[in-house]
Amino acid sequence: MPTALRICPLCEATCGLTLTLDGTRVTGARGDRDDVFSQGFICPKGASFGELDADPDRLRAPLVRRADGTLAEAGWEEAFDLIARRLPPLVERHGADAVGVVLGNPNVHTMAGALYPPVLLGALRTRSLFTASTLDQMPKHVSSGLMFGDPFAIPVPDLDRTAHLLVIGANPLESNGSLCTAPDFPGKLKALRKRGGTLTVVDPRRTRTARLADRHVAVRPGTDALLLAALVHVLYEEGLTDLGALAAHVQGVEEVEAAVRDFTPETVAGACDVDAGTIRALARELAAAPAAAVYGRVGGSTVAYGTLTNWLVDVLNVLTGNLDRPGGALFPLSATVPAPRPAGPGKGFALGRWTSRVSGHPEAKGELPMAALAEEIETPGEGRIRALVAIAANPVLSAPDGDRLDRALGALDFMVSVDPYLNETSRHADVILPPPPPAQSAHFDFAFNGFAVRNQVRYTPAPVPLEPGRMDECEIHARLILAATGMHGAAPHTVDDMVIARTLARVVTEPHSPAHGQDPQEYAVRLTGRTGAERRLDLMLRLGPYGLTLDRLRAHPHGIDLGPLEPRVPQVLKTRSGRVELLPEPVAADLPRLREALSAPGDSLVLVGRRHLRSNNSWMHNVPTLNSGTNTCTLQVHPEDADRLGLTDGGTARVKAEGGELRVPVEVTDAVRPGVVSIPHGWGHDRPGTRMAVAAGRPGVNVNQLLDGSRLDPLSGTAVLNGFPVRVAPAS
Ligand SMILES: Nc1nc2c(c(=O)[nH]1)N[C@H]1C(S)=C(S)[C@@H](COP(=O)(O)OP(=O)(O)OC[C@H]3O[C@@H](n4cnc5c(=O)[nH]c(N)nc54)[C@H](O)[C@@H]3O)O[C@H]1N2
Ligand SMILES: Nc1nc2c(c(=O)[nH]1)N[C@H]1C(S)=C(S)[C@@H](COP(=O)(O)OP(=O)(O)OC[C@H]3O[C@@H](n4cnc5c(=O)[nH]c(N)nc54)[C@H](O)[C@@H]3O)O[C@H]1N2
Ligand code: SF4
Ligand SMILES: [Mo]
Repeated sequence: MPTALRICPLCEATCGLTLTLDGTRVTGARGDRDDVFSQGFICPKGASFGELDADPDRLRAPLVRRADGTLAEAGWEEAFDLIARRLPPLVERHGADAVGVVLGNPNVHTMAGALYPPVLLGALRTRSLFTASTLDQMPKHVSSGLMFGDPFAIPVPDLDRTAHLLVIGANPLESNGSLCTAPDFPGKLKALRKRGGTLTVVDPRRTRTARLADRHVAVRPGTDALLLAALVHVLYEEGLTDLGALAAHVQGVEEVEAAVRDFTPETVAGACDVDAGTIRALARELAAAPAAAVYGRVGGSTVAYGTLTNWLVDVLNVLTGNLDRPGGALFPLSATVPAPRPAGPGKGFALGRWTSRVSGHPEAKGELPMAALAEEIETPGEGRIRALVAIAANPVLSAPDGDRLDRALGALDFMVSVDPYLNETSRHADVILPPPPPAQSAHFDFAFNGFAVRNQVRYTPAPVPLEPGRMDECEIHARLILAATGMHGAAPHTVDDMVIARTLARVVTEPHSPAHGQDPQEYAVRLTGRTGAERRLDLMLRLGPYGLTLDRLRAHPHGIDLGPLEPRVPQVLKTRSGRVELLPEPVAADLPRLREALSAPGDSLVLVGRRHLRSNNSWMHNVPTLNSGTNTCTLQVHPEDADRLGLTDGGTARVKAEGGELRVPVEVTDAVRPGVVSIPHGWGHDRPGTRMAVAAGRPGVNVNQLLDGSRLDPLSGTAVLNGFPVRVAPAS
């Protein structure tokens, strides 16, 4: 059987896969043992690549809304014609902000999603941008932006070399890791323990990751900022801070000491439900380890103090001398970022340069909170969102209050979805543009190489050719940009040519650029690649820190290893001071809110999410082998709570919160701590008008319907999806 290589796009681990092919059909997938990074690792999702690729419910042609309101298959020309006819006039009449753009998670898993949305946004000039980041990692971008001057300067734990890993609200044994790209994360944690290192997991659930740990701290949800502030307090109090080589590049060390003075282990113990002795031990262990890393993810991010928690994670890394040191938390250097400029002060990071129209939420990284999308569509007035372009996004299930968003999307004047499925969100579109299945797409990880635990670079061209009638997703995006901005009909490579010309015009004037002083036209002609996207990749590689080219990459189909992570301070810093700013002003201004949490009475029952290995957000429930076996969309509840509430295993519970009410099967388990219940997200496939037969057959419930969109981390606009109060009773 012929085989072909394809980097797996199904989670952040980016494993190299070897696909077996029967003609253009993928008949199997195994880990590519020669992959320089993943070395043969594969998980059940990757193994189902062929099935996912061949899902009969994937749309094969665009869908366009007819006069009678139904969606019907149409040709590509007709689809883009309609966009060109409807979208630009709306902008002309109502202004740029009347067009909203929604970007979902899979954009970080496709080449198209990395290369084109920035161009679309630049051309539309809209401030109505909403992405999955404000349901996820925006607090990390904000804390990095404020501390390091660059929202993408995100330190990752040096998993292969660390001696102590403190994990806050992450479950890599199910998620396979996030903002820490590491194929075989589970194996790396086992290796850490094998070489004598220690693993501590802070999580209100005893997860598979927690079970692997030396120490599991079942914190009360939403209180990690208090816990970590107390850890910082102990470091100062016991003289355990030691910044090492970093000291010369950090300012604000004394200010942080003053800022955490009130957060003693004894004062936070009650709120966190972690005893003071344990808190002190956590701080001492962290300080004593020869090299250690603190790593926080979703459970420390989509919470009321998300930005503070993410800030404290790196404060701990800095104060223990572990930031930017091997075995600690280091900044990766991806092959497609511009070659580093010399160290020195930068422009810094600004928050709240504008605010949302209805609730006045500050922008973060140019984005408004996804939780505010519905009100921006529904609330009358100038600047109301009337049209939407949704790319790889399913906010009806992934964002708070899907019912409201569902109604809002239905009230739009015009909507475009770039999505392979007719699902809960795309069913509202007037035009759905379906990308081809992954086996027909080339792959490069523009995003995840920047968060990888080892510097490396890999490119896999499309394993099989496009089926007749299919359009590459890069071309779909390019044509969408042209149709949306009055250039309908121009050749799609026009978009890439424009980007290349603009980039070169800029970099040839930059002294540190490898293209400095060259002639932009001559440089552009030298770029190789059969498509606009490939030529842009070639350009980025050439302008990058390793001086690579696309040809060189293609000559190494299993990738090029670029070595372990290395220290990058001070060059990586872009703050105005040119130093790590340990107590940024917006963070200091948010601390009084945290102080209030010390005396606030805790909620008696709160809900957290969870992830399952065989699932991924909302869109993999249509693959039979992944969505089979026991139902995973259950309410997990601790036996003590079950007794108190009158719930029985296998029974049905009624769960109520501000945004609505659900009926969900009960699973009694002591894997959740008392006072905490858990429901996974991404379910609720029971709306009419979708075309995902397998998912609809096992719909589950939409946990986000419990939320009304009002709970946000104020600094980042990130929705509180973990640790919100619920009421639970048996369903009669
Ligand atoms: N309660 C709760 N809610 C959560 C979370 C949680 O932990 N708890 N997690 C949040 C997180 S971390 C995230 S990232 C968000 C995700 O939120 P979304 O990004 O809105 O959700 P996904 O399910 O990832 O949906 C992505 C969409 O992309 C489509 N798609 C799949 N592959 C492709 C492709 O190759 N190209 C294109 N164009 N489209 C594609 C799918 O069909 C689907 O419609 O959900 C968030 N929601
Ligand atoms: N199988 C699978 N893999 C995935 C995904 C998926 O849906 N399924 N989604 C992908 C995406 S988009 C992302 S962003 C990543 C996420 O990757 P992770 O962050 O590793 O994934 P989660 O399983 O959400 O882990 C969050 C953990 O935080 C815990 N938690 C909840 N509230 C709190 C709290 O207040 N404090 C603390 N300390 N812990 C808390 C939860 O119990 C949970 O175990 O996973 C990616 N990989
Ligand atoms: S771990 Fe992630 S990248 Fe690797 S095979 Fe599984 S889904 Fe794919
Ligand atoms: Mo995510």
